[in-house]
Amino acid sequence: MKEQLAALKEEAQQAIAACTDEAGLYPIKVTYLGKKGSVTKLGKKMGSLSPEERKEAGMAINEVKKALETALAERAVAIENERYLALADTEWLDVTRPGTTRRQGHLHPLSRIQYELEDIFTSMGFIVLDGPEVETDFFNFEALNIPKDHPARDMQDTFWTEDGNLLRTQTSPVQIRGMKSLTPPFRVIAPGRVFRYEDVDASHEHTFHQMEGLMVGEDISTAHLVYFLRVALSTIFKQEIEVRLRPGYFPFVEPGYELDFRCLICGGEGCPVCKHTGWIEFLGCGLVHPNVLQAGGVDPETYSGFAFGMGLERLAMMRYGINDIRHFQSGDLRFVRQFVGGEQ
Ligand code: FA5
Repeated sequence: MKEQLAALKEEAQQAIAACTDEAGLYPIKVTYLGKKGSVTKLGKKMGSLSPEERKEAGMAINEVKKALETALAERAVAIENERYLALADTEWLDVTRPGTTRRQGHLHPLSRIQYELEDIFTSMGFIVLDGPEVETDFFNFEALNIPKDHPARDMQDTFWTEDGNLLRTQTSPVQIRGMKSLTPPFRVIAPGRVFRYEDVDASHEHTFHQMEGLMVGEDISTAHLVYFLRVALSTIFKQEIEVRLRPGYFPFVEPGYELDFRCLICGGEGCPVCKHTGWIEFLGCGLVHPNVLQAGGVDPETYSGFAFGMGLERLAMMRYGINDIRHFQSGDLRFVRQFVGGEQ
């Protein structure tokens, strides 16, 4: 029996060593160690042996069983390792290779300027209002002191819808909407897209962006207007900015002004950018006309206010040194990608 056991052990070990895939190990296990396996069968023959011999044979058989089970388990691990080593030859990863860079999205320069202005003005107590791009004649003109036959309508020709509404020509209608929904005193800004039937050139677009400002309260004067605009401009351009007012005509303010700031290119000496005047024309503004306060439901006897409307494209052009307004909406990614990353 001893010889038989040794022969079976030898035979099984050879079979295990020769096996090259995991699935092949199971039949070997069944052949030798299964219920009807040859080693198991040998154990069943022990009945004919003396108790002394049976004990000895039992121990020998258990040893062989254990040895074969260990050999099977070790072979399974070895086969798995061989498989991984073979895979490593064909499928491998160089973790030191540079990765694939993904281009990150970023803000359009106009959005940047808009958000910056929103931050500046909200830090000074203004709230941000929105208004519809398709407006009524009332909000865009009538309530702003521009009746139907007023010549000022010609300054802002626009696109009309068939039902008598229009694409707003300015953000000023939000002044009226703000006054109707808020109780004085209040400070609001209203950035947004506006439209004009305009000959497009390097500084004129048919679709552009403005930001309206409106402050209503008791004894609001031109001094307040100048203060807030000077602070906003100095923050945007990160340097002290000198401003000046010139008379300007807008039917919805009285007095009305054009606000200029000292040219940043030449420092006021005169250059092509400021058309040799030393000043950059920046925005229209003034003290809100009593008729407009009334149209917005605000009592002009008690309250006064200032308003301004700035062009965001023109401001962004100055800030980033952009020489043609048409770049903003050209869809040319080479333009937009120049504004990736932080401050410039
Ligand atoms: C207005 O639109 C007035 N609503 C501004 C205002 C508000 C005055 C409140 C008084 C009180 P104006 O038409 O000048 O004004 O336009 C204001 C700014 O928008 C201009 O200074 C300019 O920066 C910009 N702008 C005007 N037309 C164009 C255009 N076609 N393309 C690009 N920017 C323009």
